[in-house]
Amino acid sequence: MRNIAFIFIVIVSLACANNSTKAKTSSSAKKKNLTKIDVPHFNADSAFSFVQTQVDFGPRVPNTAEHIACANYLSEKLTSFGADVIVQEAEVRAFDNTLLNAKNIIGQYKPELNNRILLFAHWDTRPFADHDEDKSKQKQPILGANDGASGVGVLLEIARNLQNKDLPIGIDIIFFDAEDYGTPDFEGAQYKADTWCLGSQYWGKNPHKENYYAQYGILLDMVGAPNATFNRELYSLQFAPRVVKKVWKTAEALGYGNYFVYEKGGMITDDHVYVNKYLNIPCIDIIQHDPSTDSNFGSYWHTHDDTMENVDRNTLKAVGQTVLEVIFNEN
Ligand code: AHN
Ligand code: ZN
Repeated sequence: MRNIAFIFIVIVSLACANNSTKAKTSSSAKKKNLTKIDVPHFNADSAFSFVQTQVDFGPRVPNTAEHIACANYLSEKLTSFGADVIVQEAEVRAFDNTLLNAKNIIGQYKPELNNRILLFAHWDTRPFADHDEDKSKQKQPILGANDGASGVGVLLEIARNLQNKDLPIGIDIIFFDAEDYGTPDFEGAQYKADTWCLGSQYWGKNPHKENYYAQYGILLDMVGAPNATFNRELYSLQFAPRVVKKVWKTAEALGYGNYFVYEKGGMITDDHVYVNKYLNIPCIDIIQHDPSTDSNFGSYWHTHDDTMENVDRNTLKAVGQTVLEVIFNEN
């Protein structure tokens, strides 16, 4: 009898001890949520290598073998980082009536949650170098290290950091295709409306899920140039002023205020415009603004100089760490 009583006491006290440790961890975890969240470390070398791998395929122009090979790489990479991947095949018409076999690559984290954030970039590269000084090479496709690969590289590194993380929100990472097939600036080419951003236009009209919605979206475009500055783009300010404020303030707090400057930029027709237009998701564009060049996008924009030499780990880090900080502070 005594033995039984003893065993009973031991069991009860063990159960209590177990409960109290549980209570302790959950209250300290709660506290942690309110004060400091563990935001993962964005590894700039890793992001850089994701940019390099894309560039190593060569230009990623729709309807080419290199384009298909890179699409496979991107969807495999997202899958390996724990995302539920959908490759949306889209037939879209280019400015010159070419039928493009485009692929929007969609990586979903916690697809069951309604509260979501959308991160996106374009993964295709421009079929022309219409801003290159050498006229004889203007009809050749560009490598798009900054214009294309940089945004995707940053998002792949973010995806790597999302695996096995228990965020209270869902995240979608979309790599849009056929962004950069817009009417060329050659003499004689005729302007046509809505010839850029063909992949995001298609997705906006045919989202991968019925009634798809996200709290907000962040587009990364040309986020790798050395000493890039990201001005507050005007459509972003119009569509999603609070998101601009949150992102720029976060960057400043992390010490990246030299990249995220408070000057206003231009109005840029980019994928965020169509996500706003068709799905009413407030979106911003983090895009390089360089007022010292004619294009405002930097001297290598749409030229054969858009190579790895013009991609800098520090810029990738500033953008990637800022976006990670923003999404890990959502709840
Ligand atoms: C226009 O030049 C109309 N929009 C810029 C979008 C873009 C092109 N982003 C990268 N390449
Ligand atoms: Zn471009």
